[in-house]
Amino acid sequence: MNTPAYGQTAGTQISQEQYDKIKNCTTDLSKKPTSVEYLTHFNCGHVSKDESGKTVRQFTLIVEENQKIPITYEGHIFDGWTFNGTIPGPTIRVTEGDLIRIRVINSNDNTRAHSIYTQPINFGKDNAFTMSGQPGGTISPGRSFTYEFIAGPYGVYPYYCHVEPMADHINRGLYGMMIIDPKDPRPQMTEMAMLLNGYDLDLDLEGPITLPPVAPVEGAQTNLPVNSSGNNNTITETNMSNLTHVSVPSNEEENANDESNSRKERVNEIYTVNGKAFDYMMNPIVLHTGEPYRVFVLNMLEFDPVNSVHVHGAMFDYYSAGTNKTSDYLTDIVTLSQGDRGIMEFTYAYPGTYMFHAHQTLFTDLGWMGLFDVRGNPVDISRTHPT
Ligand SMILES: [Cu+2]
Repeated sequence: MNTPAYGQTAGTQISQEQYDKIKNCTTDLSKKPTSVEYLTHFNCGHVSKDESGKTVRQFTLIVEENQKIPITYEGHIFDGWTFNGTIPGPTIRVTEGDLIRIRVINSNDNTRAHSIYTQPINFGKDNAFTMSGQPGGTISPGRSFTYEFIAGPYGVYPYYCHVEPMADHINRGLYGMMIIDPKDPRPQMTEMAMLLNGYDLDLDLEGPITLPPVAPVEGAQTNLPVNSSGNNNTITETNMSNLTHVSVPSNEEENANDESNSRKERVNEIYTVNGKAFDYMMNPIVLHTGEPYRVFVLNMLEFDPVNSVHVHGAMFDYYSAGTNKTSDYLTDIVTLSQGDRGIMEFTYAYPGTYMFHAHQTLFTDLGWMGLFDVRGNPVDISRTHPT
């Protein structure tokens, strides 16, 4: 591969068509990519120009419940909810400054309201904030809504359903990645998308999450502690001790509360990159020595506070949130909270088979593990380092 061909000079002007081509935009917008194809399947929308010549990109996301999604090679079928039939949903790829229209159709057969949310929507004229009660906040079954916004700032973003209980709508699969590229292209290299997710298979634990009930206070007449003057605006030592009593139930009370009130801990049974456990163990990703690679990474894992990506055999430059063209640091591991994302860039010096996986061994054992199959002759890495 000849690199880098574009974006080396500030102000390089290339056409939208040329740029879409180097971004590897798919021409088959209705294709449902497998989790292996998902890696390099970039949906750049139906492209047109408005009166002012601005590029307009239109996307349609159809929400369907009751989708049977294979999530392992061992026969696990997940009862998922999908954007366009896959978990994760399509990777949406646009350029900063484009006018974006995303039409979300909530299928007739569905029983719940759905939506999408992504940070740049906040800057759209018709959807200042998409939450319940706002335009586009909840789309009923059989209805649709078109979200409109100007793409920017450039970076990597999640999009996901923002209807509550959000943990359920996300666990079921209603999320995807949106890449907003800078107007001046990054150095050209082979690009991949990796979306980290998990599945809690215990769907009977779904439902709203509420504040815990207040423990009864011994001898209390009202809900609020009252001081000797009857003025409940002042916190005194006496009512502070009441508060302390409220917050520390005896073991007996705690056990009783556990049985009747506490919610069960939700845990993921399966972890993946791009939707299917161990997919890139079964289908190693072929790379070549001396060539630079870029991976857009996004963590959409629910229920676990963090996820991570660790790569063997190469160090990578990391760009947090993808909002800067200068690498934040060089590392072999990055830790991501829920919704966190960024860009990794690396080059292999030596051929071989290298693992990439979560650094939490449990996640690795339960599916989040893949292989790079690096081919070619050894190269002097100092001459091919991307920065
Ligand atoms: Cu939803």
